[in-house]
Amino acid sequence: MPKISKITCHKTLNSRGDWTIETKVLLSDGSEAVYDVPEGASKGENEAVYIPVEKAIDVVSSVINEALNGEDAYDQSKIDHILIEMDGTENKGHLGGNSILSVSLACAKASAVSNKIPLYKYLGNIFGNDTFSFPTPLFNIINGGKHATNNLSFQEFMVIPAKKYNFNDAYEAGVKIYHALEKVLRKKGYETEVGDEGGFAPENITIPIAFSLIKEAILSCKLEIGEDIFLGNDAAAGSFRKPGSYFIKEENLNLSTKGLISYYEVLLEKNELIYLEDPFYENDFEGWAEFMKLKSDKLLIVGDDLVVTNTKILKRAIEKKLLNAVIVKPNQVGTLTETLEFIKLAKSFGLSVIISHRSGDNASDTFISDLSVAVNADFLKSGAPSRGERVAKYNRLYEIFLEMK
Ligand code: 2PG
Ligand code: MG
Repeated sequence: MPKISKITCHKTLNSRGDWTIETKVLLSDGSEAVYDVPEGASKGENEAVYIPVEKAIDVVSSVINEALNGEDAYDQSKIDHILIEMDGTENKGHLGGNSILSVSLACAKASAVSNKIPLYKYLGNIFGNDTFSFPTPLFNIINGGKHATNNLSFQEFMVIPAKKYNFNDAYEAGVKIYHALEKVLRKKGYETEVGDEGGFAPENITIPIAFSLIKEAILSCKLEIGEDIFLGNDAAAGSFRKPGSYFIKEENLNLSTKGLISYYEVLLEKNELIYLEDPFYENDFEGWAEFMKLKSDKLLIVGDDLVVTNTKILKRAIEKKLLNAVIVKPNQVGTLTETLEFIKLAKSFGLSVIISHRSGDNASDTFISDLSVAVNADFLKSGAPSRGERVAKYNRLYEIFLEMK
């Protein structure tokens, strides 16, 4: 078995122009791989800590490099547990979630190279899966919240191709709708600048208007809403939460939890929404539980900031019946082993699994695409079909699709 022979780390820029780290793991058989750590803008309170870049570079290239030298690179669980124990905190605050993740994932990538198999197969082996299926892409085509400078409170307006499409046709549909939306926006005199995730970020629109613009775009592609294409949204409610209420500034609405539920009910009546992420902020359990009682039979109620890819927190959310689907972001927890455990737990309770990018991401890395195939995730969320770091993930999925055909 090849051993880890050297781990190096340097800074690199992410898609938002912020510094992050790139870690390289070199194995004794000459195989090597790098991983660039992404970073979110709307983070959950319990995410693994992102320590400053200079400190992370030092931690990876000194302490972690020394500790893992000579370890069996194929023993992912052992490597991750060494890192977890060395850190010794609940939130990876000592060595940093970013430092730890970069080593954990670069090690898995290098081991796949060493095994001469595609990454998704290597990850599938670790996960105990060798019959792969494809995730449905979630295309975020209008950006708001913390991902844009417009006044839209909800963060991500998504189009979701129907399950009947294979990945090629789903990809084509997403691209067509994206371009059609640009035309609709231009025709109506809106700006067509894009936000952090490549979706358009027009000024002076409201949430209902955003949905109607998207529907117009879908119809102009001769696609049927509710049959060919569905709608989804990441409200990221933590970002418009004020003490004691939710403030939808563009409509000057200051809503209680009950008020926000009614607001969603109207949106659901008028739009073919099948997916709603973080509809309440992460400590508003009452809102989540009530909403699940009302809507879980027709809607994916997706926890992101609520559960932060953390098994302990997910267990509590399951007990309280707060959600029926989960977002998975490896950098929220910090190691591959913990990420896979989280996915296993979610699946064992029948929750839908969505593998997700971060708003500050990297064009050079497509780990999440392989991960989504490896674990038979239901969805992959990687923003709009535009901007290098977003399409890199969809293009990698397409590559795997062609390989498996
Ligand atoms: C989200 C993510 C990704 P961020 O909230 O789901 O779309 O955003 O990376 O800013 O947390
Ligand atoms: Mg989210």
